[in-house]
Amino acid sequence: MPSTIRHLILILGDQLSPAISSLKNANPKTDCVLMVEVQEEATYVRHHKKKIAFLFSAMRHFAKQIQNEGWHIDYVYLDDTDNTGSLQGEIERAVVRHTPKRILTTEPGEWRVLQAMRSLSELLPIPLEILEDDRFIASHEEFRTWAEGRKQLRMEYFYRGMRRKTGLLMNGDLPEGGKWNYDAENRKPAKTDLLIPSPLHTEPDDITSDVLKLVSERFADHFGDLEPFWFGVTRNQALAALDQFIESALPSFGDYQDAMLKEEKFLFHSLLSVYINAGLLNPLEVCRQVEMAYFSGYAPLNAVEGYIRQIIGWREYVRGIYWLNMPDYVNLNFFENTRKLPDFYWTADTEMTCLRSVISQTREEAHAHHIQRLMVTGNFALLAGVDPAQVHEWYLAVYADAYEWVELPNTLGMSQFGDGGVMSSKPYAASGNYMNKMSNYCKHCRYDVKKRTGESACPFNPLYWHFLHRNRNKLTHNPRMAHMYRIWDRMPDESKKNILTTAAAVLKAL
Ligand code: FAD
Ligand code: DLZ
Ligand code: SF4
Repeated sequence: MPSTIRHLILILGDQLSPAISSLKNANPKTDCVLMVEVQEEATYVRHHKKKIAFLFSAMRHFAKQIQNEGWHIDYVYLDDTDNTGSLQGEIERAVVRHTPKRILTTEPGEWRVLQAMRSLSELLPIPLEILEDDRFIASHEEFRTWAEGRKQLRMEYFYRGMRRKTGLLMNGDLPEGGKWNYDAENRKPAKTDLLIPSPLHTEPDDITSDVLKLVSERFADHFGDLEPFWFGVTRNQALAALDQFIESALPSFGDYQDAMLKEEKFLFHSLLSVYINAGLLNPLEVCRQVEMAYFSGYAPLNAVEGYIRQIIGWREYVRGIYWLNMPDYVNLNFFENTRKLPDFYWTADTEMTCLRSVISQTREEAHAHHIQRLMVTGNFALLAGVDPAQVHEWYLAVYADAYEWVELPNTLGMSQFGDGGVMSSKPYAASGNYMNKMSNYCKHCRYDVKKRTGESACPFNPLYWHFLHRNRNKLTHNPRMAHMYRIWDRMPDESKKNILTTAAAVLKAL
């Protein structure tokens, strides 16, 4: 460590990128990197044990990596005796230790943390400079400019701008293959006889084993299974996971993107969000490698376009929505829902096979894929009228890839329609019919997916109509809902009454 430190470089847990702006603006000879494990960040929601273990182990490996590259590191461990437990407390202590002239950090991903930094900077004796996070393709300014003056924001148009900006899958100004979006080809249900690859499993090393011990002792009462723990925790391991995905799953990613199988947790998904969000992989480098698989003839266009759209389209779009609408966004509740989140979201103790499978998988892996999150757990909470703030807190806690900037618009906006249509043009509400088409859950369920009344009816069916009926005032002007209201209106009164009675019984039992 040099005798005098010029700048203190704060690297947060999801900023594990050697090319992050704070490091790019620093000098290894005179500056010192500060990384801190703190109780407050691990408990502001009670994160899944695997998520905490992943992040602490990845942070420790990252610190070691950049130390080997010549950086001075001040790393505060969770069980250091003087650890104050908060980011602010640890920054203040580090300022006393090193007496730097300035603190540099890259903008935090979460509004809550950014506010904490801003408040702290008013108390500190030295400047705290917050640099732009240029790991994203669209800056805040760019998204704001794009959004300005538009009556409705839609991901598709934003995505086309990102295609043009990056040049991904472009032929001059035209999209490769003639179409921007191949989603219509990406809705095949899957069969159990498909050859489904498994994502790369990494054996815990000594650093990870220490972290697993720490997490098992300190966070024993948090949701989720800690072991088996198989996530990669270094950039090289994340790169190996990317290679394995491209080689074994990408060609079928498109076809089966929306499918669900009781026996298969991962299907052809990449499981890369956990690495991308923590900074171990750069989103653009992932897209460029995926694009290469198309141009070399290895993967078809519907798979490659579908995958790239998730990253430069959806991922960037939700971040834009988050920063455009915070801090008010988190309190939105379009349907004024107040129901408590059912206990089975924590225990998986339900006879509904779809929910039991997805929640068990979430407990085991801290992962579920998009359609499981949207159409199973999300859809049920929406139909049941659960308070969106509680749904948001659940998603933020249980998934290893969850940070508020990406989780909140997906949950409160896309899945719960809490924003009344900022994220999507209609609620993602569906009856059991959708589940039966896209999964094999219903074949293994004690409920009858074809029935909508009586004790054996699939609960999604009566709840779907109950949802439409009770929210009529709020949805009646939405043209995309008109067809379903016409079907409801044409039903005989007796059928409607029986459906609503069954729905009321389901809700009461929750
Ligand atoms: P793949 O299916 O392989 O997709 C490729 C990549 O595209 C992902 O790694 C991810 O980086 C990106 N991506 C795909 N869809 C989205 C999306 N809607 N928003 C942002 N990025 C996307 N994603 C998170 O990263 N963190 C979250 O906390 C999160 N919460 C969600 C909550 C709900 C209710 C819903 C419906 C979706 C949520 N998503 C979240 C989006 C999506 O479910 C995950 O990104 C995806 O399941 C991660 O698994 P994967 O890497 O195998 O994704
Ligand atoms: C999620 C998380 C956890 C569990 N622990 C830490 C930590 O100990 N130190 C840290 O710097 N960051 C942690 N994080 C990530 C932050 O809570 C926060 O989500 C991001 O930094 C985004 O602002
Ligand atoms: Fe889920 Fe209904 Fe299918 Fe059972 S029948 S798995 S509850 S959708």
